[in-house]
Amino acid sequence: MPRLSLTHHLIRCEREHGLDPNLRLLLETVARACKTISHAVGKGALGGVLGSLGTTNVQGETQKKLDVIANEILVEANEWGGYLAAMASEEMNAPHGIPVAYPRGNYLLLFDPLDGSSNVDVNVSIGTIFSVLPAPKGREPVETDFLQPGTRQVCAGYAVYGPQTVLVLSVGHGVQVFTLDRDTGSFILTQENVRIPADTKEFAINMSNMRHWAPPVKRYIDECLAGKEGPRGKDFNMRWIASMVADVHRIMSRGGIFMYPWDKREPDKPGKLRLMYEANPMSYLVEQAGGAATNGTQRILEIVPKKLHERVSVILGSKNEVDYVSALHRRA
Ligand code: P6P
Repeated sequence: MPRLSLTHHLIRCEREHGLDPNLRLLLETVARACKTISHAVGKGALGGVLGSLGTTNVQGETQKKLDVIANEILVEANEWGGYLAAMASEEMNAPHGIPVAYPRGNYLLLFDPLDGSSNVDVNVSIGTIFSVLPAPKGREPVETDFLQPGTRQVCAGYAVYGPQTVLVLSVGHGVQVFTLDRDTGSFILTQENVRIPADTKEFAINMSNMRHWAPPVKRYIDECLAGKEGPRGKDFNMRWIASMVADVHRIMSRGGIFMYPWDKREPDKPGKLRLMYEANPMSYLVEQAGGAATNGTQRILEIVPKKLHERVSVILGSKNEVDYVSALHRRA
């Protein structure tokens, strides 16, 4: 594979697929911000960035120092470039408008600045998830302008801060993987066209919640645990990193099914994960790689959001396995 940088790849997308140059500039800015976040994460205890702030975010979750640092890095990197009309983040109650001093653009950027941050103190992979939607034309966006179904995304991606720092991205023509070359500071194309195998023997779910699941999920996992002697006729393996970015990246790399389903601990919440800046970008990428993503009964990308920080049940990954779980929901 020729040694192409992120910029080379995006310019190729401009020429071959008519990618908007402003979207290229936005994505290069997001990538640079992810590089900065990777550097801050990598300092760990030496950087005084571990531990919690003693505050909670709009989700009611304890904020890690790095959650706020990562959010500030993304906001400061992206607010002045002229590509965005506004931003929204897991860490901010309301959308962040572009300061009057700066030019506006045609896109809305949404992000989870540091997904899985509870893992940062124990040195487990975490990451940044981002989604780009079209902005309203000719006026300042308001919160309801963000409430677009995932099918409206013009691109999505994530960075994983792990043994390598990788950027996984789609602008609607398949999924590409870029690995950070720490010597040069460039994201280098290392995988051209990610394809998720349609079948799998590996599931990812937090098993400690088993007693709280709805019957179709319980039945599915019971069948996996029954292995060769059970209805599936094959043994399954289980992985749960408790960092969506890392679990999804494994699925993008070798297949599998990731599940964070509704459970009865908080019955009024459809699920734990956030629709706009976790489930939608990950579902976009998974579908671009030939996989599937559902909330059990509906394609995630077709859910029409009602709230910016809306939660959703997530079942995504290898298409045939996701379809199998959907069939169990239909039969329930
Ligand atoms: P649990 C991280 O906090 C996160 O939002 C996702 O990255 C991850 O998949 C999930 O929560 C882990 O949740 O309940 O297993 O700790």
